[in-house]
Amino acid sequence: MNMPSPEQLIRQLDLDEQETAEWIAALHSVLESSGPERARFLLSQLSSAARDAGLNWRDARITPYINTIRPQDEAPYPGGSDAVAIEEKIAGILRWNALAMVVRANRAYGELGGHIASYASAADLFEVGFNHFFRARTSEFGGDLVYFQPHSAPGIYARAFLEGRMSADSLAHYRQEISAKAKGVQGLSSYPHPWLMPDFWQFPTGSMGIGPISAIYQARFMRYLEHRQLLAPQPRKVWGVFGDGEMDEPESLAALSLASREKLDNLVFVINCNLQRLDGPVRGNGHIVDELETLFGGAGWNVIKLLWGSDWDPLFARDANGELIDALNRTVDGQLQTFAANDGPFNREHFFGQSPGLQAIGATLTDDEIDRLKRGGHDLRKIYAAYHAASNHNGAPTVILAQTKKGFGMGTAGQGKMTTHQQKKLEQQDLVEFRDRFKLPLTDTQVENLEFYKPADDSPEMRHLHARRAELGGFMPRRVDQRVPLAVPPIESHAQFALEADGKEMSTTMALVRMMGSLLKDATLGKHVVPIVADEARTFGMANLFKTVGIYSSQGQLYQPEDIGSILYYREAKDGQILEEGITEAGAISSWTAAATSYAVHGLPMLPFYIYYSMFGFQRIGDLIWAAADQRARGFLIGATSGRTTLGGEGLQHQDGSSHLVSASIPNCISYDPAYAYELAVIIDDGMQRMLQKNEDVFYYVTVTNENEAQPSMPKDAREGILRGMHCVSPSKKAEVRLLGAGPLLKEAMAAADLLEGIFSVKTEVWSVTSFSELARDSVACERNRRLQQSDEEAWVTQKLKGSKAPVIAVSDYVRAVPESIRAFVPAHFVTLGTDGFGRSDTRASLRDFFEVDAKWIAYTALAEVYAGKKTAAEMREIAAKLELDLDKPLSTSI
Ligand SMILES: Cc1ncc(C[n+]2csc(CCOP(=O)(O)OP(=O)(O)O)c2C)c(N)n1
Repeated sequence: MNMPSPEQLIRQLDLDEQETAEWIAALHSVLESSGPERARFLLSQLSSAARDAGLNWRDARITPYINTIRPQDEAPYPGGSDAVAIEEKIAGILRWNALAMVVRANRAYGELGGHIASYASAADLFEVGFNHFFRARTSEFGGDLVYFQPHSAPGIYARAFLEGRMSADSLAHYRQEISAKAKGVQGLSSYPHPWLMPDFWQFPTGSMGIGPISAIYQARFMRYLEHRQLLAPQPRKVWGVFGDGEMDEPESLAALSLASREKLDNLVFVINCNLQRLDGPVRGNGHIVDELETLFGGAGWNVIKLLWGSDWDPLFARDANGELIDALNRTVDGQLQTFAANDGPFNREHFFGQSPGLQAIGATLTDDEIDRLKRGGHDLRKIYAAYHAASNHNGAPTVILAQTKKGFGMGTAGQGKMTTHQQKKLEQQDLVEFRDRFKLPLTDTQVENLEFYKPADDSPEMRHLHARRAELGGFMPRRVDQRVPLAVPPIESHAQFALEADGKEMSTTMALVRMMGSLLKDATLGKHVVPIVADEARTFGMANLFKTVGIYSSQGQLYQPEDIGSILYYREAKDGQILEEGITEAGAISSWTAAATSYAVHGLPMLPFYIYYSMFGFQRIGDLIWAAADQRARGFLIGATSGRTTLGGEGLQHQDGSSHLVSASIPNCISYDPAYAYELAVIIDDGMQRMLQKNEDVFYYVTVTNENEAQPSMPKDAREGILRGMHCVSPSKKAEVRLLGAGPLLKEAMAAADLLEGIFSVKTEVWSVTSFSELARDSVACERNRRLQQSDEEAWVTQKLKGSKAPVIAVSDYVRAVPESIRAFVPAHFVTLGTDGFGRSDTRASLRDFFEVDAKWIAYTALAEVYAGKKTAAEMREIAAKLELDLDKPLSTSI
């Protein structure tokens, strides 16, 4: 038995239908006589009167399962029916070429993968954008930015092929990037990857959820640049086309309220609600559209439901007593999918057959017409009207919930099928049906051979396609890397205090903030610096920046801050420079990425510093950093309060001992763990030169700590070693042991050297390792060069440590795998110490003893090597006792 719909229930509950009708008539009459503004006003008055009367009434936030825009309110289609007909033809051609690309690749190599059904459902949504809305960057206009649903990439390539900027050869090498290159052909990446196709893709979206949050922060960063008068205000838009399944990712929904709070009417989301994800329906037993309407609407977005095509309009017009709407309201998504997968007779029987009223509506259509009834996301006119309304909406972002059919046009082979997402093969009969469905002028043989189709240059389709793109400023997507070099001030201008520290006490965090403060004041570079925090500016000693550059707020400051009397009061300003994002590392890194890629997206290089608890970086938001790397980000990630034993007190979820392991795995991420302020100064200087002046597509991960230390001045000639990964800070001729100390534990290594020399008369040399990962990268490259007969150059670490057989002990505040990465290239006996295991709350001294990385443990480890084969176990125990070490304590990783 069918459950009654909410509307039916309401009708059953209606104790006085006449009274109801009178209220509704009153509303209509106000609408007619005084217009929608007045009607809205009266409704909100009624609502507050209801609240005052204690009715506890609230609008349900779900509108019926029909289009938000009424037919009479639709903006007319530019070019009218002719344009619609041509664009439908173009969409059909694109669908074919996209399909042929995937099926061909998989005929050749079954392992390659690819998707047909997603683009088949999204093609019309993209086409209306390409033909009427997506404006390219020109010399006068900054251009719209589009985040493309990743597995629709074949369709975007198919369009570039028609546009003449991608060859048939390239299409034939979809997902064969390596072999294509060997043949001199541009291969096509699976999904949008700027790293792999740097002239084409702007934004990587292949990992679900990254696109939506990135698009929101991108739109917000555009506003930031405008409010800071770095970009001329222009009516640019950020468009994001995403999947309905993708909206389940936490990142997809994470920043919805930011978008409305910031009134980002430069942002439009188009959610392709084909009601399916990979394995099955997104919400088989409900309505994903309604759920998203509630979520987006609740977050303050303008919501446009785009559910039904124009051919449904006469049906709704005939639906005098609301039976059709009732039926749609209660048909859950799983059932809608089944309807999509079946033909006209099935739909007549199972949908229109539900009641006599519906039967009568269905009777006005042939089976074929029922079969062809369009969902809103496949009707160009309806899509245009929705996009037009979205583009013209002021004061809030818009989401268009566009209902489509997954695998649209794939017929019985794929449309609406449970398995359609992964379908990459089609039989000849299915291909022929597809051709016929979209009226493609291909012979059966051409279909069998999966030939790509491009109409003649002077055909109406090609002329239309080119004219539309010319009107909209050129082709898209297109990534432009203008290589605008930005002058970097000399290191002395902002880091003299660090180069000549002369024993002054400070932490590397303090040094970093001081350098950044000076860079912010630089006449040329200053305005390009973007300091970003989630919520710990005070923890990192950045409160002085509140005063000097202010916290960005699109509304300025509408309140008198509590601390207005203090010099460093919490100052928000419309032209504020700091992005203080609140407790959202995902949001803060998205802002960082927008800033770090501004050089390509806006032709405006920026220099972002995102400073955060190092534990909440690569571990928590590693995938967003990976996407930034793909996007060729340039900027500094500063892992502050770093080091598993250096962040005393905080414990297991705060003490990071592994971020350098992850950062080392990202090819264009240059990581450093400096010990001294002067090392940090050199690293920041080099980073700015490489990223801003030389325009290299690299970004930096630098860990800094909150441990105060006496900072030495920079020794002469240390620069190269600092940058390559190690330099000697305490040389010793004829050293019996060599200690490599990294970051905060260099101090322990130095103290260990004092113990070794002072108590045990063991000659010790100490090296500061600024980057194990840079040493390892260099070593691996040198080793390979040698093997491939390309060069004889030795790795930096080998060059520095050869000429002695004295054992080498390495220690860092990270897991042992970090120093282990150079083992093969150390030309002596090598021992590593590290902080493997869970952190815990205690003092630095206790933690370093626990993890066996303090001066005494380093000294003991060194002695164990120096005395190997020379001292007995009892003698070694005596040494340990002298150092007050417990040799029977458990391993730090023991459980
Ligand atoms: C983070 C992440 N998890 C899983 C996947 C694998 N994946 C690719 S497409 C897809 C289904 C997408 O469904 P939907 O968003 O509804 O898009 P549709 O293809 O239906 O348009 C999945 C699970 C991914 N790309 N990223």
